[in-house]
Amino acid sequence: MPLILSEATGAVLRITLNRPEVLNAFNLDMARELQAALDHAAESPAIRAIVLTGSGRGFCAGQDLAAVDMSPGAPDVDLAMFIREQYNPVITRLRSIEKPVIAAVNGVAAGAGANLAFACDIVLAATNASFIQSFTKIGLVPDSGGTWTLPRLVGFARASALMLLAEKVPATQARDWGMIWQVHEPGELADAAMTMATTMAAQPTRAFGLTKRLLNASLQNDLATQLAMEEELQGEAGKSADFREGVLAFLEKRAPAFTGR
Ligand code: T3D
Repeated sequence: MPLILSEATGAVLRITLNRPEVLNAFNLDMARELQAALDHAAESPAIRAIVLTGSGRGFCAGQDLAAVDMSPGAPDVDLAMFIREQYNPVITRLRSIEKPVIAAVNGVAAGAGANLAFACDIVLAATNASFIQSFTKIGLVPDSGGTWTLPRLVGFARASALMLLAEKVPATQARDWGMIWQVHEPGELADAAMTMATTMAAQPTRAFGLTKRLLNASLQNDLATQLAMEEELQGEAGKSADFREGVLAFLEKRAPAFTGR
């Protein structure tokens, strides 16, 4: 059984984590399949938006804890290797792929699973979904970019408490705190995510990619550097076919036909 399901509908690729019996917890094979699916999405010009979701009742329960050998006498596990091989490439790819990635969090998102969602561009969640920084419950530190994204999403005080207390945050609270964008009824989440992705895929996706590059950089840059980067990327956007089409469509009072070029 594939550990990742990839299904293209028009210009939208839906990627589904597919280990429902363990709430889509990560093992090395699933991480590698996810990396390959994201690489394919990045490289394929036909794909202009991505939805990331989970099968079954969970989104992702983080690291598969049964995959680590804790038997007496077993050698110490090299968790740095797990992080390097499994998680860092996925998080880096989600932030660097110049196409919108919408997380449809269909259930619990724990540990690396929560931070996987936060690395996406827009996070939708089912009303019965939840987010938990469960790392400290098992003596670990948050990873998968959580210590980078969460303070920026919710501020330092809330990020500290979320990580140190490891309390489960219901989707509505996550929305109210600015951790995620929207919540939907469980039966409506998949359609909401696909509708959003389909709409976005028909828009100026090249500009989305450049916007994402600016947003990524904005979190470190000072104003002068960011203004210079806006200048450069606006120059690039201004040469796109979509800019020309957008302006012409506006002036001609018709709907634009964007191509992502
Ligand atoms: O280790 C490294 O490589 C370093 C990297 C670390 C990154 C991390 O993500 S560390 C954090 C790892 N994840 C967790 O600690 C979460 C563990 N899971 C839970 O706390 C709970 O399962 C949940 C809060 C996520 C959900 O609770 P609940 O009550 O809805 O479901 P459940 O009954 O606990 O789980 C359902 C099944 O999934 C169950 O199997 P069973 O009994 O039906 O056969 C459970 O064992 C399995 N499962 C859930 N999470 C994991 C898992 N199996 C393996 N690994 C998991 N992470």
